[in-house]
Amino acid sequence: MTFDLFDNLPDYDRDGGISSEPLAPGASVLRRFARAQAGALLDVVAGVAAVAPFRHLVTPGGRRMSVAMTNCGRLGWVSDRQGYRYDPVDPATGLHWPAMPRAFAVLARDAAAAAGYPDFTPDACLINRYLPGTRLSLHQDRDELDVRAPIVSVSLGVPAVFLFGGLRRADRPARIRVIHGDVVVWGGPSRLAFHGIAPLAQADHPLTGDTRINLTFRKAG
Ligand code: MD6
Ligand code: FE
Repeated sequence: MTFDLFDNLPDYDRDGGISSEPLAPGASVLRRFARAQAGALLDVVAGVAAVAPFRHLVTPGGRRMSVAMTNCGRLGWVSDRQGYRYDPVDPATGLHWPAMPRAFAVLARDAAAAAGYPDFTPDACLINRYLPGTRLSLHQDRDELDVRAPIVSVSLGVPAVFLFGGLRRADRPARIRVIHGDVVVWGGPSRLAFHGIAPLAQADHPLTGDTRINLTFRKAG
């Protein structure tokens, strides 16, 4: 079923400025933080994907991920039968990943600083693409060398339900709605919390149609 994005939305979806909501110790949601530049960010994503196409990676267990992924920055996150890793080379093209766009690096640094993490310099941006029904099952982000650095996550396009659990897989996750322009910053005591994305609902966004795009900035190397 398609719902109108602009009906029945919480107040923060409609108007107002940037605001910050605590999510857990070390983690916060910066509502609308990237809203003003979101259209420009999507144009940059299209440019990256023209060089490093979105693809469905295979998990070490042999399952095709429903999320399509690409990367930019010095390092890109990849998964195959050998495992998960960061690699400077895109295995699909044999080329280095596209460089980190200036607008991405500035946004990530500003968001991290706003959430209490000064001097964040990401070397990797994982770009995730979700279509209706796409999900990301609960996982920890622990392939980065230095887990003292936070992760900055930017939501674009169709809204999603972000699942935010605890440090054990069995901890029941909270459900947080994230919309176009919202930024989640995630570090410190929350850095290794289990998290995921519930199956994406059918919706229509003026800039992305039925698609959600997520950028996650990391210091991987
Ligand atoms: C997503 N995000 O929002 C998937 N990981 O599409 C993540 O897996 C994630 O948003 C670490 C920190 C923030 C995130
Ligand atoms: Fe993650």
